[in-house]
Amino acid sequence: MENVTLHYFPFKGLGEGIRMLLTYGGQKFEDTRIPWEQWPEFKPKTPFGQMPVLKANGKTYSQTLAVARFLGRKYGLAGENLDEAFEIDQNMDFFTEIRVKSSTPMFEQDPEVKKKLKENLEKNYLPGALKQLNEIIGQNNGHIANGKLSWGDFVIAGVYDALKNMLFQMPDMDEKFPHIKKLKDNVLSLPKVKEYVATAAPKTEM
Ligand SMILES: N[C@@H](CCC(=O)N[C@@H](CS)C(=O)NCC(=O)O)C(=O)O
Repeated sequence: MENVTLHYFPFKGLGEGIRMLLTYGGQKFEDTRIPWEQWPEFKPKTPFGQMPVLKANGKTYSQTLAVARFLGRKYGLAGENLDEAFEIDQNMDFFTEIRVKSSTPMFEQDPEVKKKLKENLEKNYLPGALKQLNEIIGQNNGHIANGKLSWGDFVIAGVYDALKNMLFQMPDMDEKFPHIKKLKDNVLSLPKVKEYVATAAPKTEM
C-alpha cells in the first residue's frame, strides 16, 4: 500500500493492534497520534467520529475489527478457509463484547450509577466472561482461534494494557488469566513487533 497513515490517540488502545499488524506486514506507515486538544477538529473528518482511522492509497478505512481483518487477509492472518475465518470472527465478537460492556461505567456521569454499574460488572459479568476467554485462548495454544496466530491476536494484545489498567482496573490480571497474558506475550515476541515496541512506540500505561 502507498501513503499509509494511521490516525489514533497518543496511547496504545485500539490503535496499537493495527500499528503492530502494519509492522508485522512490513508496511511503512505514518503513525499520527492526535492529541485530545486537536480531536474536536479532527473528529468530524472521520467516517464514524472515532479513531482508529487508516488511510492508504487515497482511501479511508475505519472500525478496528474491519481494519484488522482487512490487514489480516493481506498478511495471511485471517484463517485458511471459511471455518477458520469464522472462528476468528466469532471469538473476536466475544472479546469485543467484553471490551464494550466493561467500558459502560467509564461513560456514566452520575457517580452513584457509575459505582453500581462497576460493581455489577465485577460481580456478575467479568469473572465468568474472562474465565471463558482465558479458557478459549488456553485451548488455542495462546491464540484467540485455530491454535495459531491471527489478526485477532494483534487486537487483543494491543488493547491488553488498557483493559488491565483502565477498564478492568485489575492489577493481578496477568496471574488470574495467564492464557490471555500469554497471547499478549506471543504477539509482543514476534521479532518485527518486538523491535517496533522497543523503538517506535512511546511507553504508555494503556
Ligand atoms: N467501533 C469503533 C470504536 C472506536 C472507539 O471507541 N474509539 C474511541 C477511542 S478508543 C474514540 O475515538 N473516542 C473518541 C470519541 O468517541 O469522540 C472501532 O472499533 O474502531
